[in-house]
Amino acid sequence: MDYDRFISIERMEQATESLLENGRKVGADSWQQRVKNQSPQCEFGESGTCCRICSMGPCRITPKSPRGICGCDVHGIVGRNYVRFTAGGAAAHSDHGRQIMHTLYETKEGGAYQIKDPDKLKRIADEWGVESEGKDIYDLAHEMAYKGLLEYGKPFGEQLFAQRAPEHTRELWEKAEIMPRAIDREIATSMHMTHMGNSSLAEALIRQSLRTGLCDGWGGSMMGTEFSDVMFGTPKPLDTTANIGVMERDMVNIVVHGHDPSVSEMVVFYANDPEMIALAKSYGAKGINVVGVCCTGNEVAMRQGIPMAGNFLAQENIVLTGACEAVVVDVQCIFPALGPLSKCFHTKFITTSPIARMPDSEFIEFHEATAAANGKAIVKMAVENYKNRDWDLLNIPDLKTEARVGYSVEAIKKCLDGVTNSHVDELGTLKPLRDVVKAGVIRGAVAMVGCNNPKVRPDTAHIQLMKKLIANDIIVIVSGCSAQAAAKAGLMSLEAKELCGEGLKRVCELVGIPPILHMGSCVDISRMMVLASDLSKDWGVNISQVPVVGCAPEWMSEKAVSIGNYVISTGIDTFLGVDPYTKGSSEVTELLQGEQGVKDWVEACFTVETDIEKMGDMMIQRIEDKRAALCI
Ligand code: MSK
Repeated sequence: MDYDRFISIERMEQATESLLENGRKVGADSWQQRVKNQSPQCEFGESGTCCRICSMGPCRITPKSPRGICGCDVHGIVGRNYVRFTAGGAAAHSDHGRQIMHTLYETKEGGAYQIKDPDKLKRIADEWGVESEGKDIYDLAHEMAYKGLLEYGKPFGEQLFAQRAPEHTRELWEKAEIMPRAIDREIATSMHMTHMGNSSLAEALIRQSLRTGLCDGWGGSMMGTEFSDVMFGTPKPLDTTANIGVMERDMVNIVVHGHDPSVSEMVVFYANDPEMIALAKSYGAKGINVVGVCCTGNEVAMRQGIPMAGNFLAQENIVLTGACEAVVVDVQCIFPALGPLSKCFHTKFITTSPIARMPDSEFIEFHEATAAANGKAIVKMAVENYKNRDWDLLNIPDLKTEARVGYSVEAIKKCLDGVTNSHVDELGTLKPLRDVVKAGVIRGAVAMVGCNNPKVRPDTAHIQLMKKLIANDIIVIVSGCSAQAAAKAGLMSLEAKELCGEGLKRVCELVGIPPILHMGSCVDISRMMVLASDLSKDWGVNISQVPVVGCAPEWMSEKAVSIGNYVISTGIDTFLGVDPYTKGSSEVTELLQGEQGVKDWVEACFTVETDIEKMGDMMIQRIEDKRAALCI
C-alpha cells in the first residue's frame, strides 16, 4: 500500500463509514449509535450539580432547591465532584506507575525484563541519593524499585521527583500548601475530604485537586515514564506508520491497546519469535503484524517502531476491519464494547489485568514473574485464530501515513545539540531551543494532549489546531491520543514542514524534525513537565513566563483532569475543549479559570473554549503576551 502524505478528516470519516457498514452486516453495535441512544445527556451531571456521595440523595441543585439534604451548596457539590474526578485519574496513572515499579523489581540478567538504559537508572539513583558506584545494575534496579514503591505510602516528606521543579515553582507549591506527599495519601485524602460531612469549601477542595494532580504528574506518572525508559529504552527518533491501513491483509494482526508497556513489550517480542512466525505461516499467513491503539500504541511505537492503528475513538474500527485476530488489552481507555463487538467477528478479545476485567473476553492473567509464558500464550492464541477469519468481511481502508516518533527530553536535547555542536553537556542542551524562541524564529510551544470525545468531531480539534499553530511558527509537542491524531493525518512526518510558517520550517529543516514532536503516552506528559522545568532553569525565568501553553481539546478521561491539575500547577496555562463538569458553580469556575484562584496560587489557570478557531487564536495570543512580557 502506498503512503499518503496527508490524510484529511473527511477521508478518515469516509473510511469509518465503510467500516460501520461492515459492522451493520453482522449486527455490530457502535459508539456512534450509543451516543444517539444516550442523547440528550443529563444537565445536572453535565454541570456537576448532582451529588450522590451519601444515600440521602441523589440531590440535584436547582434555583428552587439550592442546597442538598445535608445543606451543602452548589459550590461544595461541584468542588467535591471535581476532587473525585481528579483522584480517579491520579489513581489510574499512578497505579500504572506502581505496576512499572513492580516490573522493575522483577528485572534480571537474561530475564524477560532487563535494564536497557543503565545510565538513566544511575542518574535517577543519584537524584534520589542512592549510591550506585560499584553496584550490580540489577541490585541497583531492585533497590530503586523498592524506594520508588515507598513513594506511594511513605508517612512523611514530599515526592522525590518534586525536587526537579525549579525553586520558584517549589516555593509556590509550599505557599499554596499543595506540595505533593505520598501518592496513596493524596488520593485517600481526596476521598476522605469528599466523604459526607467533610469539606464543602470550594477553595479547599480545589487546593486538594491540585495537590492530587501533582502527586500524579511529579510522582506516579513520572515514575511510570522514567522507569519504563530504564527497562525498555529511552525513546529516540524513529520512523513508523499510522492510520487504519497499517493492518495487513495477509498477516496475523495483533492489536495491543491500553497503557502498560510491560504486556505489549512481551507481545512484540513473541510476535518476532521464529517459532510463532513459522506457526503463522503454517496457517497460511505471511507473518505476524503487531499494531497499537491508544497509549500502549504510543509506547511500542516510540521504542520499537510498531505502527499506530488508531486512537481512542478508532478502537472499534480496528475490529470492524474483519482483519483483527486479537485485541490484547492491559489497562485503561478500553471500551467494554470490544467484548460484544469481537463476538460479531472472529476476533479474540484478550484481557490481561485483574484491574480491567470485561465480559466476553478471554482472560490471560499477566504477571511480571511469568511474563514470557503469558506473552507467548497470547501470541499463539492470536495466530491460531487466523484460520477463523471470514474473508468476505475483510475491509482494510487504504489509509496509511509515515510518522517520526520518539522525542523524549533526552532525544530533543540530542537533536538540538547535534545542530549547534555546543556539547556543553554530554546529554545535550536546550540552549538552541531557548535561542530560537528568544529570537522569534519559533514563537513558542503548545503541549497538546488528551483523548477523543464524541462531544467533539473526532480528531478535528487536534488536527485543526495543530495546523493553525505550526502555520504561526509555534512548535507542538504531543502525547496520548492527540499524538496519534497527528500521526494519522500525516502531521508527524518530516514533510509536514511544508505546512509551517517560515521560521518553524527553517528549524525543522535544520534540525531534521517534524513540527509536531511525539513525546509518548499519557503518563509521558511528565516528560513535558521536565522539559518546561529544564527550559525555565536554563533561561533563568519562571515556567509561567516561558511562551508555552497546554491544550486538551478533545479530552474525556479522569486522567486528563488529573493531568490538567498538574500542568497548571506547574505554571502552564491550559486550554480545554470540554468543560470538566464545573460550570454549575460560579465559585469553582472562578477558582479554576479566573484571576483569584489557581492563577494567584500557581501563576496559571484553565480556559474552557469549545470554539476551536477561537481557542487557537487565544493560545497564539497568550504566547504572544508572554513574549511581550519578556520583551522578546
Ligand atoms: S489513551 S487517557 S484516551 S489520551 Fe492514554 Fe488516549 Fe486519553 Fe486514554
